[in-house]
Amino acid sequence: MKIGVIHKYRKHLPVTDKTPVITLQEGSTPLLRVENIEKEFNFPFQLYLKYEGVNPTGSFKDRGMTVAISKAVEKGCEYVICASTGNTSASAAAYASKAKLKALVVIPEGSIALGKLSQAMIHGAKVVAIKGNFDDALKIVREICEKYPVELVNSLNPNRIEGQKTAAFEIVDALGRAPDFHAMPVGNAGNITAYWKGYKEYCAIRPVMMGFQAAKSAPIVEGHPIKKPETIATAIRIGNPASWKKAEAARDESGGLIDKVTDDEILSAYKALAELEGIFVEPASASTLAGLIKYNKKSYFKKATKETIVVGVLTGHGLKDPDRAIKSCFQPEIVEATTAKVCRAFDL
Ligand code: AN7
Repeated sequence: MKIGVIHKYRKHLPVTDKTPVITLQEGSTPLLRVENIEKEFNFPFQLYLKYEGVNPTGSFKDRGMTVAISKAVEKGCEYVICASTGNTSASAAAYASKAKLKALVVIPEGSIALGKLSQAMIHGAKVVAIKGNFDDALKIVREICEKYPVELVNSLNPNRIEGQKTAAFEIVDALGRAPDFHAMPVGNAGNITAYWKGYKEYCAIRPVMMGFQAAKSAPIVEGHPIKKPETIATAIRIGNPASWKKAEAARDESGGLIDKVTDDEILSAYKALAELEGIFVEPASASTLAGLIKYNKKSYFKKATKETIVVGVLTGHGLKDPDRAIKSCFQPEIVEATTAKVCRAFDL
């Protein structure tokens, strides 16, 4: 049954009987075994993908937003605010409307996928686009929060991390143990922080954490902020992650790594998921598979067997960014409206 992450994992979350639960029944997402991908890329391990794109607003952000918005209502807030590469704003706008709060959203102009922008708008958020990037937007909303009584719902808000850690709980509940390796995209680094917190709270034997940034937006890999981050994976086009140190802690405590994957690697993983497994994700999510392919080629998994379990997180739905899908494929042929012409186009 879908009940939402607060009800499901109440005792692990910062809620009491007095907390009003604002939920859209997020969580309980599929954990899909992807054997076609395992075969195609000669993975020596079992690969499961946590498909977070089927959350109510199409991304993992809903797990954190249900807690952040519920706590905002409990505190008596009227306004919530976020900077966003798109998914946070979509989720904040939806949960705020359910809670009758007003949502304020600051986005980098021109680099938000269309689906995400449409969500923030249709849920009635007040959206301002800045002539700058996500890092500039986050700085601005932090300054606004210091001056005005508005609640920040970016992942700097600890309630977001609390909610998002429930995805690790679900993985452990589904597998009966933690995976051996856990791979995921890294942008502002809240989600890797949340997963690692979740694993630490839930089990003694924990996975090796593998985080992947986009090559030209890889501050943690390069060791310094990136002034002008670029990537087609606009969700993770972030040059100065807020949870930088916590992501490094997750990496180091787990004996893991944070590395980068190129846009070409991301796009080829994006197409492989869609063509081989019927899973449509947004480009940022495909960096998970791109990273696993890269590391398998480097023989990183040489000790793995079919007993080894790797879990990868697919953070957002492909419909978020339909432009990218269309650009990545052959365009439909346009023919006259006769059966003969259609058959010819199909080579029948
Ligand atoms: C699909 O919406 O930062 O490392 O403002 O949308 O926790 O930032 C989105 C991030 C991965 C990276 N995949 O997660 C935002 C935002 C998708 C995302 C990430 C994001 P974090």
